[in-house]
Amino acid sequence: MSPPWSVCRLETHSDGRGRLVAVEAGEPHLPFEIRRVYYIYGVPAGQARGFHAHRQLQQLMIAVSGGLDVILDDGDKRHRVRLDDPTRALLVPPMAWHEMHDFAPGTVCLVLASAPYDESDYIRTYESFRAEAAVLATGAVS
Ligand code: T46
Repeated sequence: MSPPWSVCRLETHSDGRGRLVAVEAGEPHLPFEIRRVYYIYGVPAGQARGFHAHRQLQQLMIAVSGGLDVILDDGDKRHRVRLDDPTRALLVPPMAWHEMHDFAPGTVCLVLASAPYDESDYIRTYESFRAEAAVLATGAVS
């Protein structure tokens, strides 16, 4: 199965004053309307975050400073993506188990999300995620 997530390059506007990256609705790497923005920072060394999947939410993650590893799991295969470049964005679709590891000191991870915060959209145990993913894949209750 091919990974349902994707990494894209964001256009950078560079001149003698520095660099600017814009993320704008309607661009191919942003296939949703932004309804929420949050950012993660101040992560202590060795601390991991995430460990959940979303049933509906789509998200675009950008390490605007520093870097982190994102582990993505579709219930079948695991992939590790290093985000350490403010011009790279990771699209995390619904039903992708994701974990964040190996934060570099000073990392700021910006997340653009397709919906307001809703705890009921989270699947917070890997076993539940596997079961729901299997139902979606086969239509069968596992
Ligand atoms: C995700 C990864 C990449 C809110 O009140 N509003 C919000 O919009 C968010 C995102 C979180 N919260 C509260 C809920 C918790 O009490 O902030 C606290 C920490 O959230 P959580 O433990 O879910 O944080 P992470 O870093 O494990 O996960 C976050 C997002 O929640 C999640 O959607 O995909 O970043």
